Amino acid sequence: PQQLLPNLTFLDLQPPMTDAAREVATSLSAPRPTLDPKYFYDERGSALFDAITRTPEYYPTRTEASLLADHADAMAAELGSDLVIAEPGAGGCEKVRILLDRWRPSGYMPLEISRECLLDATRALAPRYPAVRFNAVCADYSQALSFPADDGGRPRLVFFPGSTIGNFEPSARGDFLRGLRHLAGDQGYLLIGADLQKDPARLNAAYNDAAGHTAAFNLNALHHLNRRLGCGFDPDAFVHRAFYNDRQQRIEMHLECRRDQSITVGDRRIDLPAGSRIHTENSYKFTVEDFSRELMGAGFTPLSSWVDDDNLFSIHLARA
Ligand code: AVI
Repeated sequence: PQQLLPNLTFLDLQPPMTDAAREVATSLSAPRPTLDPKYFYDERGSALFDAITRTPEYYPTRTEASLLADHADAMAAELGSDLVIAEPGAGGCEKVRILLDRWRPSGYMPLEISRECLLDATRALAPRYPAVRFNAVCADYSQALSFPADDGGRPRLVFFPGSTIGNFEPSARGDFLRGLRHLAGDQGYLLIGADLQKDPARLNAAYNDAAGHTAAFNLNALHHLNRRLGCGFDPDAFVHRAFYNDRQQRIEMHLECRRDQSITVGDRRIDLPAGSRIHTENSYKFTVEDFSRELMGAGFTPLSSWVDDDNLFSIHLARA
C-alpha cells in the first residue's frame, strides 16, 4: 500500500475491466432485454443519483441517515468503539461520516471501484479524523470480498447502507451476504440498510419524482453506453417507466422504446422495436422479519434492527 497521508494508505487491487461490450450485447439481445444497473453510474449518473436522494419523494437516504444518527449510541453499546469499519462500494464516503463522528472507530476501510472518487473522498476525510486509520482499497467489491485483516485484531464491522442489497436478485443475494460475512471475519459484524415494503403509492412516487431526476438517471444508462461503446441509442426515443411489482415485492425500472430503432454493440446489431422495453433495475423491498431470516440464512446472527416511526426503512446489526 502507498502512504498518502499520515493516517491514510491506499491499496490498488486494480479491478479488472469487465468486457462491457460482450456483456451488454448478450443482455440486450435476450428475449427480455436487460441492462445491468451498474451502467447508470458514470460521473453524470452519480450526480443524478445524488439529486434523487435529495428529492422529497425519495425517502430512503434521509430516513436511513436519521436512523443512524438516532441509534448510533445504541449500536456502539453493542459493538464497542475499538473496531474497524469496512465499507464495500463506499462512493464518496458520505454515510459513514455519522459513524466516524459518533464512534471514532480505530480504522476505516472503504472499498470502491472508482479510483478517483475513492482518492478524492479519503484525502478530504482523513485529515478531519486524525485518530482514525484510513485504508482506502480500490477494488470491485462484487469480485473481491476477501482482504487480509490488517485490523490489529480488532473486530471488523462491514457497513453496507442504502438498501443496495435490494438491487441484487434474490438468487444472488445469499451468496453476496455470505461474501460480506467472509469480509467481516469470524469476530466481525454487519450493519446493513434494507428498504421496507409499504404502500405502493409511496414506492411508485419515490421512483417517479416530479423533478424527473429518476427518469434522467434511468436514461443516463443509454447516454453512458453511447459514449463508452458507441451504441447509437436515441435516448429521446425512450421513456422512463418505474412501478411496484407487488407479487415480486420490487420496484422495476424499464426504458420503453417509442419507435423502432437498431443499435450496435461491437459488431452486433440489435433491433429494438417500438413498444419494447429494456429492464434496467430491480429494487427489492423487505419486511424486517424476512430480512433477518435472510441474514440468518447467510450465517449471520441478527442482534438488533431499527425502523423509523413511519415504517419506511430498516437498519440491521448482525454478528458474523
Ligand atoms: C442504489 N439503490 C439502492 C437505489 C434504489 O433505490 O434501488 C437506486 C435507485 N434507482 C432509482 N432510484 C434510486
